[in-house]
Amino acid sequence: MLKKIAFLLPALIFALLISGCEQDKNKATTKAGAGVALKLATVTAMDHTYNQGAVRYAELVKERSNGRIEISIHPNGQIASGERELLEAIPKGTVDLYVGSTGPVGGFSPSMGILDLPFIFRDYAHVDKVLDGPIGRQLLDDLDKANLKGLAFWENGFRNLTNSKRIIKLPADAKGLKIRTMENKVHIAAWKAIGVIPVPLSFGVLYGDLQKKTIDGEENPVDVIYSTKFYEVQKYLSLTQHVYSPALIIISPKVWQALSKEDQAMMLKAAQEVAPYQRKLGRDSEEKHIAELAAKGMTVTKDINKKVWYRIMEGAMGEFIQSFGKDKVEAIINTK
Ligand code: EAX
Repeated sequence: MLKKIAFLLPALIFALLISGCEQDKNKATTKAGAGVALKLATVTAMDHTYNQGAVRYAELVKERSNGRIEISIHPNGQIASGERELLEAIPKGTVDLYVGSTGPVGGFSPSMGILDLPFIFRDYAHVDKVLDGPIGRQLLDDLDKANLKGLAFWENGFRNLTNSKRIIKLPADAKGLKIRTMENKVHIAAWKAIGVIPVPLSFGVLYGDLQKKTIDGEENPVDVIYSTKFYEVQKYLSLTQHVYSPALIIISPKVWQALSKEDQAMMLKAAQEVAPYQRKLGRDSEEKHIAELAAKGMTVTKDINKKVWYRIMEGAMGEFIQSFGKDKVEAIINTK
């Protein structure tokens, strides 16, 4: 009997080794048996640029993994109605990939909040230089400490004010209105300084609250206003562009660690490749969507004196600039 085992032992060890290698080689495969099925979640409509970018991303990842990695897209808050809730769902394993704004991310990774400072970005070219450079890289790396794996910066866009009450051109015109903000301390302070009543709310309840008129207005990029049909519940659009709203594609660290090095590199590269494509979608459609919002009955105010809004909002940023680091804020402003 012992002789038989002694004889079989090398074969057994060899079989185990092979299966171990097999496991390593197809690490991604083991996670979901025949292939890897990953859930990507957003809170916006399928025709919003987050999901259009996600479709391109899923195609690239499937192609470059020879069909092993399949990403299903869950828009419209199917998995959770707000972005903070989606971020909280990542460690729970119900969300594998998040595409959404950085709005609530400052609550998880404080350094990301520096991007929420009003008027810190001059234009889209400035945005690209900062987010695709060492400053952006550092902010993505900082997400590791929050148990989130940042892959790349995609885009939400410059935010604008909408409301159901009146034309707003100057900050004084907005005084006393109840304006929904993202769950974001910097934004809340900026709007308080303008003299509105900021109401931080999850995105999932926003349309309903505007319809019920429990709030008077909100602020979002044109593509969100258009794709979420806010023109049905808001009459006035002021192109304040008071703050730039970056977006992120984030992967669950658990999923990331279960991937082979090759698959990690492939998924990171694909996310970086889709970034300029996704950003361009929103930038190219902005003017067209503004015209369509007007055609759908919104009164659009374009000639906004941004300096006036900047001066008031800037006045409330002292403590935040301190906490983010004056040198870091200047590094962004001075990026050419
Ligand atoms: O990221 O919450 C917001 O207003 C965001 O702009 C929206 O969720 C898209």
